Amino acid sequence: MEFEPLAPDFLLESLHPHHARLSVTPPWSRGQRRHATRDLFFPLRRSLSLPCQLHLHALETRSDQSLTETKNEITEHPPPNAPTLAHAMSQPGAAAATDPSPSPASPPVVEWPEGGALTRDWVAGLAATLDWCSRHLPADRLPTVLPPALVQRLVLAAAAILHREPNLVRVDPRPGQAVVVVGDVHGQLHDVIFLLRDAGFPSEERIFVFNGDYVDRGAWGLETLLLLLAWKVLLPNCVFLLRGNHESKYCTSVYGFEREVMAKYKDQGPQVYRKFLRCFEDLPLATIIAGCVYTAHGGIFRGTVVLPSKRLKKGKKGRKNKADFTVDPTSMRLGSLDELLKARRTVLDPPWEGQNLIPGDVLWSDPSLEMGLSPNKERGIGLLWGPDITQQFLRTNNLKVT
Ligand SMILES: [Mn+2]
Repeated sequence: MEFEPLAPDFLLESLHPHHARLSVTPPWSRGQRRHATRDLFFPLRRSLSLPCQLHLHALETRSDQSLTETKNEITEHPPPNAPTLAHAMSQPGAAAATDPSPSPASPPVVEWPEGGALTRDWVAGLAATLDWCSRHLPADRLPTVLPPALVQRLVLAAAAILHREPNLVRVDPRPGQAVVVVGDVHGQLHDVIFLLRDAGFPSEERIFVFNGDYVDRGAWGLETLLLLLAWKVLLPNCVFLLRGNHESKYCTSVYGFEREVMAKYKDQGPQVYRKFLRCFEDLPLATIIAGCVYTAHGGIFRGTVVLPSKRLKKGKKGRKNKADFTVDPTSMRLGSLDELLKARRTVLDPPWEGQNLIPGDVLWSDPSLEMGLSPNKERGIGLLWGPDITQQFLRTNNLKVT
C-alpha cells in the first residue's frame, strides 16, 4: 500500500481491514500527538493512486479556554512575536522566510479596498493586522482597527459567493494543481497563518479545502474565520470552505464564539454575530475532490426521510409532533449524492428530527466499527456508520477516499 503521495507525516492506525484511521501529526505539534478530530476513513486494501497531489493538514485545539483565559491570552500573555506576514503572502507559493523584525506601532484602521475588489495585498495586510491585534490589542479594542461595518461587509461578500455553491462542491484541480485539505482550526489564528504559509498560500497552483469548525474553543474564531472568508472572496475557485458542526447557533452559543464576538464588539456584538450566523447557513456541506475524494465534516448521511402520509398526519391531529417524526427505520439507508445536493442547508442548527436530516448527518456523523447505519445516540444527532457502509458509499459513488 502506497501512502507517500498523501502526506509526509501521518499515522495510520489499522482498525479494520476496510476502515483505517488516518491521523495527521503536524510538524509544529512539538512531538505531542494530535489527531484530526474527524479522521479519514478509506479502504486499506486498495492502493491509493489519486489523480492529484493531496495533502492533509489537521489542527487540534490546545484546550477549551474560558473567556477569561481567552482575554488573558490576548492581553497579558500574548504569544511570542511572529514574523510579519504581508511580504510572504504577497508572493504566491513562496516559502516564507521568517522575519523577526519588530511589529509596527499600531496598524491603521482596516478599510474596504478602493475600487471594491479585494487584492492579494489587501488580504495579506488583513492577516498581518489580525495577527498584530491578537498579540498587542485588548480584545475589546478590536473594533477600533476592524470596524463592525467592515466585518459585516466582508462576511456578506463571502456569504454571497458561498450561497451560490451547491451543497456538494466538485473541486477539480488541473494537472499539477495540488489540493490541501485542512481539518478543524477552531479559532487558532496563528496556526492558520502558519499553515497557509507552510503549505503555500492559495493560488493557481494550490487549492485549499477547509473542512469546517473555524470558530469556538480557540480565542480568535472571529479573526480566523474573517481571514478565511477574505481568501474565499479573493480566490473563490481556489479556496473552499465547508460547514462544520460548530458553524451553528447551538455550538457557538455553548462553546465560546458568541461570547467572543460579544466581548470584542460589545453593543455591536449581536449584529455582528447575526451576520456570522447567516453566513454559516450559506456554507456548503461537502466536496468531492478530483472526482474521487469525498470530504465532509461529519461524514456519511442517510437517504431522504419519507414522513407518514398527510392523511395519516391529519388523522393524528392534536397529538402530532413526536409520533409523526419518529425516524422510520427504512430511512436508515445510505443517502445518494443526489439527495445530498437537494437537501436544504440553510438552517441555523441542523435538525435532528423531521425530514431535513441530511445536513445534520453530514456535519455530525461518526465512523464506527459496528457494521451498518445506526442513530448516533451519544450525540443525539447524526449517524454512526460502519466499515461496510464506507465500502458501499465508495463503490456506489466511484470514490476512493472518504
Ligand atoms: Mn471540531
